[in-house]
Amino acid sequence: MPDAATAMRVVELAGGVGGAKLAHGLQAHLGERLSVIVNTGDDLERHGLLVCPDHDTVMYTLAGIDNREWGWGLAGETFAASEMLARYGEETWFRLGDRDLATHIVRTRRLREGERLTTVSLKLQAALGVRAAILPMADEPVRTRVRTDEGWLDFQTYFVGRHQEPEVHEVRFDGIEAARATPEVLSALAGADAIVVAPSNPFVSVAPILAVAGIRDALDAARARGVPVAAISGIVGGRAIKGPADRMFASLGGEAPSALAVARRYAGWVDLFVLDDVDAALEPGVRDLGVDTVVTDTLMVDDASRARLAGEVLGALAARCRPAVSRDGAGEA
Ligand code: FO1
Repeated sequence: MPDAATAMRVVELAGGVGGAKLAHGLQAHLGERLSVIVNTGDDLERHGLLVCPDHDTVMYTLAGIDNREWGWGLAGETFAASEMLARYGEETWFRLGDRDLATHIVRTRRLREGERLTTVSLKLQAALGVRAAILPMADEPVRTRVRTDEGWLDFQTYFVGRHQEPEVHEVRFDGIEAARATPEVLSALAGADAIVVAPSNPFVSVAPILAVAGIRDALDAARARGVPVAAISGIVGGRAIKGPADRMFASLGGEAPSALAVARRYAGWVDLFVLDDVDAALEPGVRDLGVDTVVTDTLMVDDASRARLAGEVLGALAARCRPAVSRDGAGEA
């Protein structure tokens, strides 16, 4: 019988690489009791195919076939198709490997046949043996764009095409007005015993998820039921582990990047904030926000550290869970 922590049904809000690593650690403890709500604002069309980077990065990671060197795409990937696309004059700066293309081909076909993005995504995951449920934040398209000195750029043009060099002055999520939390997302949040915000970029990974109609309300309802919410800082020692979050704090958040700056953005809807050991001096400042803290090694460099961090977070959350309804529904335990 799993202990209290691993008996919980947990929902993770996740963006790219940091979200995938934590999901891998959480899945090791929770299996099917984990649902991961992923950002779809990074999605894009390439060569007529829909590519979903945050979903696919989490899916390949949870399937154990992720490319550990790059943090995205598949292990052992080849690029024969991409080379031929280049010969035809196609843009290939956003590199799509041969195995990765299979995902986009199948996804695009099923969408064209009228299936919802969530249904298509869950079928892809099942085919790869993924035990958790990876849920797009919405089935309607949302596309993150960033305003730079070069004007508005699509997210991947900024992130990959321009190597995240331009300063970002503004972010917008095109299509967000028509985006709705899916039934699967609402069901996962309604059934959650605990919620975890991954060490993802607050501005372009977590913010789009919170902007989808219905998700903030569902989070508030969960907290009103006593469901604890934990967030892990993606800023360690003033730097982002990976990606542009630290520079975005300066250009978008108007403050120096720090774990405390992350906590300030999440205060009011998280109960527990996880900081890295190097930021222990910031713990009192986080607690002054009315947020409990856990200080630990948050660097996820291998499977063991992913599972260890996830286990520590689950343990801290289990200690805050209201007694779970006994599984036979015999009322509050
Ligand atoms: N990141 C890169 O830096 N260069 C690429 O060519 C690239 C291709 C790519 C293809 C599929 C995919 O799922 C992700 C890919 N990424 C690439 C990563 C992607 O830009 C980021 O993982 C997310 O968008 C940020 O969370």
